[in-house]
Amino acid sequence: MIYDIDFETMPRETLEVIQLKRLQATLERVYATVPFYQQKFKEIGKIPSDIKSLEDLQSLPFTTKQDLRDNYPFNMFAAPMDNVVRIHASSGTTGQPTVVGYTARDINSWAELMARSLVAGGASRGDIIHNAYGYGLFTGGLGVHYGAEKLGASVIPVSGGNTNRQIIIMKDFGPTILTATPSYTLHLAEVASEMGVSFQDLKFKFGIFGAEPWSESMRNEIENKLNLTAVDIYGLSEVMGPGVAIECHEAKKGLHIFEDHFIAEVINPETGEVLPYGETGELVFTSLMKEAFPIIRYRTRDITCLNPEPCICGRTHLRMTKVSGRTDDMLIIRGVNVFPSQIESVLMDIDEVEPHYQLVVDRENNLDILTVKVEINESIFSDEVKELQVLEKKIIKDIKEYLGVSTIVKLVEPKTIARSEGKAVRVIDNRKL
Ligand code: DLL
Repeated sequence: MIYDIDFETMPRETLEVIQLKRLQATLERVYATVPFYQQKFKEIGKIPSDIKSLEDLQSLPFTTKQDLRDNYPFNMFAAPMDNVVRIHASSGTTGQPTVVGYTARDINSWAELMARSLVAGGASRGDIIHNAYGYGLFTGGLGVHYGAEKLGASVIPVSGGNTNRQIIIMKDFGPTILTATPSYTLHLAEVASEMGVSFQDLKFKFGIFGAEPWSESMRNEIENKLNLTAVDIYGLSEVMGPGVAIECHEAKKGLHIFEDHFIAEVINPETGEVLPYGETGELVFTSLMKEAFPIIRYRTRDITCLNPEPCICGRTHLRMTKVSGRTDDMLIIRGVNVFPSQIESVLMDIDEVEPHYQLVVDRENNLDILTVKVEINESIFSDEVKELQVLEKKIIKDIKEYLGVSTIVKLVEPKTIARSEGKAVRVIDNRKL
């Protein structure tokens, strides 16, 4: 099923005509209202009407997270506060949070894109959506919520946390769609099992998971444990929130970017050069329809590549591959680039460990030490120390073979690594302290 057949399956030539018109209107808007963008145009000696083609966009400078911080809280807004009806902010684990605003029309477009996303992820009007993304400044909860209402599905605004109660609601209300971060989903599965509730007896058909990187192996784990089809949803508050891109449940192979609202580019993060389709780099977005918080060439730090091939679902919009990590999440361990998701893939393929892990990085005598803490499952918990040592050695060997990096592996008891109710904290880098 496709929610907006006209836009989602539009021939690319028509799409590009619309993109250019919307891009030009967006540039006029930011130039007229946001001093930051006026300054950027001035620096390159251009005005918005110099942008005559989609390729010309590449001549404009990037916008970075730091630019948004420098304009904290509202200086990037392109609409008067009279017209701003909602404010969200990123969690801002490092430095100042970034603040974003929405007009009533922005909220409506976001709800439309989320309705499209939910349908792509398998939902329809008759579904009951158990929405365990956090409600609040985080865009996950309210983003899904408005999309579900727009679609006409029933939404349970349960938010994150109070996990036992969530399981009771799942049993009693019979939701058919689960929306949550993948890490919280695993926690839900664990608590359900402690409460003697089996997902085989629940009614879930589809799960729409995102807001953090998760590997294909994690997808398999979730699909098996929860007895549903798991699709990946992507978004970021600076660009809108969830619903910038989503996998279709038919193919589950790359996330369709809603290109009538956003232009995506992939760049070489070192040089800023735009890369051809199929090459991996940093994702950059330009919004085409936003009023309160338009954004031009925003560097997301997320790593992916773009795929223009037609999809079996009929959507014509470009697909991005699953985000493998962020340029700023990449750990450099004694010169080797390591993404947490790569370690995750290795761990998920080992039966004796649970999908709960944390990476701790230290520096001793100028040497980086990567410690992988991972929970063993109940069944081997009582095994002989010798057998656990064999398992440790196997994990060290598998990581070394896959990633070329030596690690210390610490097997920890079941349920000792902190569970997340939102985004999981996978890395503790003590070198930065
Ligand atoms: O995480 C929006 C969202 C909510 C997306 C619910 C999907 C579902 P922020 O809090 O601003 O917004 O964080 C955005 O999270 O730049 C990525 O690094 C990461 N991220 C989001 N979705 C995915 C995904 C929301 N599917 C940042 N895979 C982004 C990998 C993701 N990383």
